[in-house]
Amino acid sequence: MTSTASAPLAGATEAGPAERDWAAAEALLRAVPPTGRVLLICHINPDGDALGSMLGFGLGLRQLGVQHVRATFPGPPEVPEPFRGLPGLDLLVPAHATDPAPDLVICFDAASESRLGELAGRLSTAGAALVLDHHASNPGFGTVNLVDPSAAATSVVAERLLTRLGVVVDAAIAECLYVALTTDTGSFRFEATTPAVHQLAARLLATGISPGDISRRVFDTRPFGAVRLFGEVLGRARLEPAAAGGRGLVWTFATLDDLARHDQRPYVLEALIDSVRCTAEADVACVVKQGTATEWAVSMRSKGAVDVSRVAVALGGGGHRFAAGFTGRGTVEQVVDSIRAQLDAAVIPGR
Ligand SMILES: [Mn+2]
Repeated sequence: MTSTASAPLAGATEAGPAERDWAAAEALLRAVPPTGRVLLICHINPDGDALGSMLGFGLGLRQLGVQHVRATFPGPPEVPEPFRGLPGLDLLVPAHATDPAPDLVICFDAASESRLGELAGRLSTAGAALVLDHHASNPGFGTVNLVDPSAAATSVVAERLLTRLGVVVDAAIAECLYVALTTDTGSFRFEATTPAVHQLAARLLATGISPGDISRRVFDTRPFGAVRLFGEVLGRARLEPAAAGGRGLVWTFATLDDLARHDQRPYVLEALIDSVRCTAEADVACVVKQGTATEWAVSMRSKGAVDVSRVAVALGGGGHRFAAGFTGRGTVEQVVDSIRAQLDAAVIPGR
């Protein structure tokens, strides 16, 4: 079994992982017998890329004849409403009910082990661990790591590996990968939207899936309570034009009480950052979402003058230059103070 764990991202270029890493990943998967137990895992509070790349890959393994494929994610086993129409949901089992020592664990879209919650231990109890990701800050915590910072989504990496394995990407797999691709590219609006992204989208659409139906279901359908909740949370947003060396910071927060008052689940807050980041007067946008009494999930976006992944990594998280996150502790003010303290150092020279 080839190990590349000691050389994370070494040699990673615009072209992505080295050929030896693709070959090592392929070898890991081909070594799984039909009776082998494969556990697919992704990051906590799974988004479209985490779930879509994981379930699409799982359906591909099933097509290859692997009988014991299970998929899971840390935390409550509830699938966010927008993703309840995804193909492959029958692969999902609650984290506590998964094999404690599968033959192979495959990890999707998690920038660090800390994003795997109670499932992080599976990386060492499994026979081998394969990491598929596109976060530049990923240290490469698997036996084999396919981390491509130039990929728009983890699903780009997943599709390439599926194709190498000889999987025919059918409509079900395509829908999963398409949801992943549209989620992480902001429906093809972000910088990562390369010609290759549109070429992949074209291949997926050619299977007959319906982009209109999928987008309505995933992005454009929310309970009325979520609309009211957004109004309240956006109404308390604050603009700090002097932050980040004058590039500006806009931020807001949502508490567990906000969610309870409007009878909403945490997933509805995922789209909040897209409304906050519209603010013309601020390069950095930030949403602080309460997870427990003293823990906050922080989402950050940049228009390009500030590398928010630097802020996130300094505070124990990860991400990309334009989009990153971390878990904050204390009060909202303490969390935002910790961000302010990192912003100046994260300004990109010349921007
Ligand atoms: Mn992703």
